[in-house]
Amino acid sequence: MEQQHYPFKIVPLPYDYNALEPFIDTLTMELHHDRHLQTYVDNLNKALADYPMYHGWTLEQLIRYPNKLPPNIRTAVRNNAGGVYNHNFYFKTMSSQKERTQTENLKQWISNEFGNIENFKKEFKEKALSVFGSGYAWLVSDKYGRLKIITTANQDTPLTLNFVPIMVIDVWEHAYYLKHYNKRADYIDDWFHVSLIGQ
Ligand code: MN3
Repeated sequence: MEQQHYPFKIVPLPYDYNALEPFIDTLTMELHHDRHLQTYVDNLNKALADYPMYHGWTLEQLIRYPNKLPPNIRTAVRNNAGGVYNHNFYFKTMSSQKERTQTENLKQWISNEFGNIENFKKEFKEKALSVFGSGYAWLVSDKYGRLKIITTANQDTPLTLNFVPIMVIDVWEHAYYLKHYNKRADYIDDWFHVSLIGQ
């Protein structure tokens, strides 16, 4: 996935659409992956179509070096490359309990940095609730291995902030509206179950 370049193709979900039930419903996963993500992929390809000099660039390069892109496609690439990157990361780091690989090291790291897992969840939830409008809350590491919780607006990514992303929650309404309606807090509580630190 990381080495993909133009024309970008949608990365398949690494589990079934219903794998995250009952926390995230099947229809939301179908629409979110097959339609929302597909649209970002299509629009990214459209933005790059007339610029063969960028057809060898990876998603990360397109995101990290916006100033090297022609000004007239900069916004489209920022929004759509970001949309592809963020969704790939979101889908990749969720899983059912059954499929989750060993994350004890991550839990230990989080406990060391935030006191314990419950403190972390409280802080993460507050941050995710604080996103006004559309965006994401991320657990990231800085270059010294210190963990931080940050938010990004729209389809901005932590890459341009020089953080290494660890996990992310999409808090755009399309991520939860069908099941949780306008109750983002309930969605966040459910999302923890399918996140890397889910029980
Ligand atoms: Mn989304």
